[in-house]
Amino acid sequence: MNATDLRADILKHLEFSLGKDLAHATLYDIRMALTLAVRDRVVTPWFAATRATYAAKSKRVYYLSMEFLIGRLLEDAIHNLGLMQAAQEAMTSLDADFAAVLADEPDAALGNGGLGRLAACFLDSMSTLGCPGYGYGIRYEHGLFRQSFHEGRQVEEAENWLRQRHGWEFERPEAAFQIGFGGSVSEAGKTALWTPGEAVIAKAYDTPTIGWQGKWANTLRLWGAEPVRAFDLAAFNQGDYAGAAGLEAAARTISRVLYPDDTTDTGKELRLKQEFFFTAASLRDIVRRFQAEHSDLRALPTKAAIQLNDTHPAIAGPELVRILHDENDMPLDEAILTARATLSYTNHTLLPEALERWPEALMARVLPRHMQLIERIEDTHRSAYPKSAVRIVEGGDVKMGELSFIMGHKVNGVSALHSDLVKTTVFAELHALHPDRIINQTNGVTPRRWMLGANPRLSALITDTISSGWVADLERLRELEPHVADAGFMAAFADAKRANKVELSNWFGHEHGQSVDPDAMYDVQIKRFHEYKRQHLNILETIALWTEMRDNPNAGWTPRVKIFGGKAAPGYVMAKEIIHLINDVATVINADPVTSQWLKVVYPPNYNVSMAEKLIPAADLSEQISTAGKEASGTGNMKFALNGALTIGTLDGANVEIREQVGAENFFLFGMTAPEVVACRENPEHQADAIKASPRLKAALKLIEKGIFSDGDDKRYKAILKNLRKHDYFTVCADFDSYYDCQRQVDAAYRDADQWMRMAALNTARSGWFSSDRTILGYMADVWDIKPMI
Ligand code: CJB
Repeated sequence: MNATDLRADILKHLEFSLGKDLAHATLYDIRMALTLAVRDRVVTPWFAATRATYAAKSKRVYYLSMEFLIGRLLEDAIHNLGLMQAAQEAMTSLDADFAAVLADEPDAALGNGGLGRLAACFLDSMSTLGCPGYGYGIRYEHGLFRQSFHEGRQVEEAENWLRQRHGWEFERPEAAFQIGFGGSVSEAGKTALWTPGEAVIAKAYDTPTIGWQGKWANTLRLWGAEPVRAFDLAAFNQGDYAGAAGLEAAARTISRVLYPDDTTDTGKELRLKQEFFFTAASLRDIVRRFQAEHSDLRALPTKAAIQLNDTHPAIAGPELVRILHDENDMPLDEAILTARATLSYTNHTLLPEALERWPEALMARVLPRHMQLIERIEDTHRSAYPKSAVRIVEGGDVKMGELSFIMGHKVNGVSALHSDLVKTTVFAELHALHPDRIINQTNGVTPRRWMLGANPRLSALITDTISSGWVADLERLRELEPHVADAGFMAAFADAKRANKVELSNWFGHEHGQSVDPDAMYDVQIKRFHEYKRQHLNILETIALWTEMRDNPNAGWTPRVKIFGGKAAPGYVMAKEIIHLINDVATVINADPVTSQWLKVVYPPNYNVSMAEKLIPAADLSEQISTAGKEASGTGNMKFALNGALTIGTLDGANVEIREQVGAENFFLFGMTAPEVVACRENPEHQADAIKASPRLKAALKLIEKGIFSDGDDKRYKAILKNLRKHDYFTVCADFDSYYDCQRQVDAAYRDADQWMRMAALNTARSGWFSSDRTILGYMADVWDIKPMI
């Protein structure tokens, strides 16, 4: 493919798809014409992959997820198709600024954080590996809210990614299912008949997901909700215009917004309806596809592997049983076994508030037949294990974790530590009954986006050094190790990092009006805001460091830029106060002439996938400081290590495995282990004891209390202070000194620039195991029983 052909196709799309003359084309027009020209080149491998799958009647994976945090797609597709040079040349020949064209694409944020981004990395890896499959989710009209700051406080605004045409998708008006809610259940012969009281249409929108070198492409099928009857003409004719449109509005509400809650059960009926809506539509589609090729539904598990990404699609268990039993006359016991052999479940968190529970009454009202089937599933499990106390329905709630466990043939955690904790905590009783069910599949990240796309400088150096095989076989990065002793390689590695830092510094300058020194250490904490992730530990350490710098200005401080990024759930008051505190501390510290040469705090608003792609390649230090036992895995931690940042972290989630891979000497470890945290909480005075033992922590808390960061307002951070001093569940205080001391080791290490860079390069060379290709191969072998088709 050369630039001339691509240019011709861009001009063709400009004229015939967009109706624009080049002379009047806007940035949007050029971007859309390029998108369509690239999309054309995705379609051929996409059809070929689909045809091959149909021809072989292959087993497919169906990845059901409430979230797909896909971000921008254009640059990724260009990379995967090997079109980078052609696209650059075509843009230059059209006088278009290629970087601006790429940046014009809205960042599709159909997810909140790690769980949604993992789903997007998995789609990339499934296509790269030739694992036939579909992602199934919701086509939210509004993705994750846009964040801005007003006087340091988070402000949320609706996100609008579909205001412009979404160039990647194909609308499928023919792929539509009616999805019912409510109503009643009657007996019809041997089986039950559910007559829903209301219904909406789920309509499919397909986005092809192309793999590396365009060898395979799968489909991301997202469902949009539409009314069964578009418009109430009678009401309109009587002058009731709002009423006439009401039907439509009510139906569309279901796919209107992504719930911005990361880990808490919102308890909203609408959320339950969203979950059922996309799960039921996906199952109908899966069963329809199966029945087009096969006649006996008992063979479903040999042809379909359905993965439940957390409990959000857990209603798939009863719904599949309903389809098999009520609609296809399979005996109930057999229907349960068949559904179980088809389904598997990934647990992403141990936080009790994140394990979904739905009030039984709500479930019975919205999904009456499913409530009955849940009880039947529970009865079946109880009769198989009469001594067990495990219940799906308990205390008036339906527990979706238990339901998912019982209806899945495999249950996986997302890091070694987390999978062990799943066995010993939330599902201990179920694990005792089903000791082979829980397995581990440590998360991973796609190297195409998180190295090749995000870090072109380091990618070029790696390819020059070990050739390009690493992109699809990331463990080959180990071949870099011997080069760490080579001064020429190390100088080039350092140059790449420095150039990334300069680029980020320029971006901070023109986008946020804050200049930062590229020679300072870039210390980055980017993730959702949550008390367990402990952004407040980081900001308390910042305050203590600032104090120390002011007290000892001649101590030879290592210059640092503390960079934060992330959003808090709109209803999570404490997380929002932590955001406010960080912004307040930044204002004071950044204005201090004594310390400004050594310490800056920057917090660009509206962190998203595209911002991560800028920040990660420029980072020196990766903050992975969660309370041990609380972060299931983390995936940002992997992206940083891959891009040559050193981690300061606790023994939590995948940090444990990162440290094993990169070597303990190339990782800054601090804090209590998971069992130590549990033991620490046994002492009700642990926070008071820690504060008493740490003059630095005590002083930092005092500065906040005195209003030093809040214009003298000594009440502003009352809640945070009370929490830390009295109910420090996340053990910020108990880990503070260990963290502070570890940060000073980081300072000292950074001063030895050559040694630091060697450690950074070893992090890159030893992070190959964290490719999501490895993770997907694990699922294919251990959970889905599917072989690659390329
Ligand atoms: N996770 O992003 C979410 N949302 C949830 O509701 C629950 C968990 C995260 O999933 C990631 C992918 O497995 C993990 O890396 C991360 O630790 C976890 O918090």
